[in-house]
Amino acid sequence: MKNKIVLITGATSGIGWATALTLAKAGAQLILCGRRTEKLKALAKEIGGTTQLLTFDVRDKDAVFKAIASLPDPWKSIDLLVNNAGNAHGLDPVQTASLEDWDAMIDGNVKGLMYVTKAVLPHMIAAKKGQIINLGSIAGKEVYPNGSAYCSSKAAVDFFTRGLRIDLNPLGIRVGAIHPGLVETEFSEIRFKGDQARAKTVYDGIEALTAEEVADAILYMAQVPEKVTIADLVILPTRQANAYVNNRIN
Ligand code: 8X3
Repeated sequence: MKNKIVLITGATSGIGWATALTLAKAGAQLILCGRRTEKLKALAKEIGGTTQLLTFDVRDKDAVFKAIASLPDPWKSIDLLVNNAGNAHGLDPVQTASLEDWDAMIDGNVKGLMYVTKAVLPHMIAAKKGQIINLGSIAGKEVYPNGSAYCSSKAAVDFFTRGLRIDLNPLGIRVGAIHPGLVETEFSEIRFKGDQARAKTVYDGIEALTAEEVADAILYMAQVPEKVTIADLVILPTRQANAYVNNRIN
């Protein structure tokens, strides 16, 4: 990763934060993106050296394109885009789920990821190189009760990734996705709107993945030789068999 330019969305927490640290340690030059400038600054401080910080919400189409266009020219030569930004909002049946939650998930997890991809791609095409790693989820491979909107959004990430790989195939730009199962981050706290006790129960007895373990897998995807593409990587805690079968410690 020495001197590779890497843009990470959703770098302010969880998998995004850990991936930024891991790739920086491997020698990458980081463009850190997120909604909270203070968090981006804190991460940049932890990384040290030179980074670029872009504060924007992936749901805001104009902000996405403006932010990428604002990068100094040498930083536009992005070698790797990690499309990490995304969240779950609510865990409810369709008949009672909130429309605001649906909008947040579809706009962020799906459309936001597509906007960032579209904004970064011209620079990869001009450079005739690049790699895109999208953050999917086990929730995009199987649907679970009350997760229809979130699971749909991650299934869309899976299919967008597959289509993108086909479209970019003649251009030599590598495309893959990583699909984590249970990772203990702020994910469930956000899903349950700050209910920490409920969030904790999601990870009880499961020996959940850490954000750093997912980051290591992303580093692996990024470090394989250029003639190799890790197209689709599902990563689960050993105690999790699929989206809803778990072997919890009692
Ligand atoms: C997060 C994984 O299983 O909580 O994307 O939906 S899960």
